[in-house]
Amino acid sequence: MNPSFQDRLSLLRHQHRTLIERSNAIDTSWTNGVYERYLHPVLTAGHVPLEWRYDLDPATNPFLLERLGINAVMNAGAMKWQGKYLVVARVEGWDRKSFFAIAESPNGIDRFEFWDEPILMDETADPDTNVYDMRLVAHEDGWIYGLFCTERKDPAAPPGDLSSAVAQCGIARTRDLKSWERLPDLKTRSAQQRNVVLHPEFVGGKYALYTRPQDGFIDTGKGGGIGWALCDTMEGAVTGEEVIIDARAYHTIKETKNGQGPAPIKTDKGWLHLAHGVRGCAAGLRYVLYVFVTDLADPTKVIASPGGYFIAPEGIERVGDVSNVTFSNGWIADDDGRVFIYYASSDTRLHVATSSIERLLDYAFNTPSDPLRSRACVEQRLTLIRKNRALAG
Ligand code: M1P
Repeated sequence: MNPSFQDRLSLLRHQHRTLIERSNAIDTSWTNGVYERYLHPVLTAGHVPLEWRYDLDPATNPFLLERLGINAVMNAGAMKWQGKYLVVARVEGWDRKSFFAIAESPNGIDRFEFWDEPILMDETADPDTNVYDMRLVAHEDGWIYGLFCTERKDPAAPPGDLSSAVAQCGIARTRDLKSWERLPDLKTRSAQQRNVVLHPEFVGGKYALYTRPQDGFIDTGKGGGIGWALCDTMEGAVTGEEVIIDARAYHTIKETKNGQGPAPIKTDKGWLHLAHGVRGCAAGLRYVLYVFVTDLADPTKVIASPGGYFIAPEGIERVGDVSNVTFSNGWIADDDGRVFIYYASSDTRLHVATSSIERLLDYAFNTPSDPLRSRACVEQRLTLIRKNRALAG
């Protein structure tokens, strides 16, 4: 027998509130010293308000069925705003369409709660089929920009091909995170763009963008790498040449493709970057996160490039809608030097990891870079082993 509408609603409300109010804690069973992982994800489909999913009117929904379900909450832009830790999450419905919604937390690690309504993003004259992965940037021009991927069916796809799409960079800006002004999509010389990120400062009086030029929707083709391009305005942004500042490389974590994560953090020692690298294997694509640093005076110059991955999926993080994926497009550098890294696992849920500018810079500058060959890797490790053995006497 079905429970009564009221009983079921009370249970749903209780479960939802319990989830939102659940406190998070460092997962002490895991450590590498570079950052902390946490016991629970910070946002899941279950965090989405009941009002967004259920018709709560007993007259029209007597069984209290979920009408507009949520499949996943993932890849989130992030910023500190009026003392709160905010994420602009990619929320994906059962229907596969994504949209943006802001959730806030008092401390950055738990009690994330969505604002009352998701963002109703304007479309351009050529409506997007799907929008996702917003990078939030408070630019020195005074606006907060949200750069995101806008996807439309490929008009050149042969009949019957209902998968090929064109991905480009959508741009919106706001001053209060509530009302958003959609600007024209970015125009670059590349057939496809994803993972485009605005650099927070002007460079030589121009806006600077991290891009990811590629030939195909999924395959990079001859393209790929993290690019750098300048443009005069964001109101009809058109870039010139894209220079690759962090290229893909054979037999590395970024062999297949890579992409800038959030906007880099400015530190005394350089611009601190978080990015994702992808490699192919028998199980499909594996997405991991990595770190690099660019020069303060010349942000196209990489000055630190620790080898290997920084965050890779662990345990339950390995499994989800698109398994074996960690992806990040948001982090927050707090005034006290702490850094909150928001990363999604397997295109399903959002997590936080915490570190500090000091530790991340130590990691970036003192972790040896990838020597690219097995023998060279052994030599690198032998240096470490022999140093430690000498220390032990
Ligand atoms: O499914 C994994 C990720 O795939 C894409 O990233 P990239 O453009 O580098 O392949 C994005 O669609 C991202 O949202 C997704 O998490």
